Amino acid sequence: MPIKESELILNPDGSIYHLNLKPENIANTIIFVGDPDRVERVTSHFDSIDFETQKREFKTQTGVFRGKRISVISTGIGPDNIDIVLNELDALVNIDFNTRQIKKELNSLNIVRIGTSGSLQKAIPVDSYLASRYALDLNGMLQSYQIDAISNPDIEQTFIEQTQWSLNKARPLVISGSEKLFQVFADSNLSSGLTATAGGFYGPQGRVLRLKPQDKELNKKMDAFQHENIKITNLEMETSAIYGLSGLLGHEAISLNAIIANRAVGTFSKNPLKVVDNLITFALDRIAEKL
Ligand code: R1P
Repeated sequence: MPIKESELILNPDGSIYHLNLKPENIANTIIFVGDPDRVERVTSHFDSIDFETQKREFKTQTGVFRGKRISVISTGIGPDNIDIVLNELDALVNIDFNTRQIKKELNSLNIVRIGTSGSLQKAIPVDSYLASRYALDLNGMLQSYQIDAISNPDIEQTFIEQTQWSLNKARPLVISGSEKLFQVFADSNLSSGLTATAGGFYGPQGRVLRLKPQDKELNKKMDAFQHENIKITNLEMETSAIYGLSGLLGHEAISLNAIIANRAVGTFSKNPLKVVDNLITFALDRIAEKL
């Protein structure tokens, strides 16, 4: 049965609804950034750019860096946007837009997030870098899918017990990143760990301005959480959604984090743009050399 027009929504020019992209507009290797202004900070290093478009917060440029075709897409903020970006990118490579049928031979994308993040550990300072080995989903978007294949119930149960996680909130889920991409970006300048992904910036990450959080001790409990040798290293808003949907759809994904805040000691980077720029050049070098 073809996928209905209301489910796979195409624009009049044949591009997919939110991303405004046609299948030929994207490369097999795709860099995700949150901020649309960060797209050009990446592609300013390219030898050439052959395509660009933007709709809402989703800006895409595709070009060539040292002979390798790469797309850069801004996802905006949050797991809800990742649901749109991952499903639409997967449709671009794995659904035939003419017949509206799923292709017989499925394609796998390489997805590299270059994002900013706050450390939860004193030992991971501002202006350092971290690759997410695992992601801890705290926001619930993934619970709309059949997730048994990507779940790690032992770690999830330990987290629920150690933090006395409220059952009024979404059930936490722990997901692995791509082992293949983890090896590509392995480096002595990158720490690694379990990245927690929240569905908001303030309350869901334990920030208090005027509203009282449901659990004011949550960040302390997250700092202290330990399962075997796994600790929560940092907090941001996209990684678990990227790892979860990539795992379910058959894509490889890695999240690289520029640590611009340290929540454990209360510090913020003096030059966050430079920290991100250094991560961009590191990631591009590795993609060109090893991917
Ligand atoms: C919040 O300020 C945003 O910054 C972080 C969070 O994940 C969230 O998207 O990442 P980016 O800088 O990649 O957007």
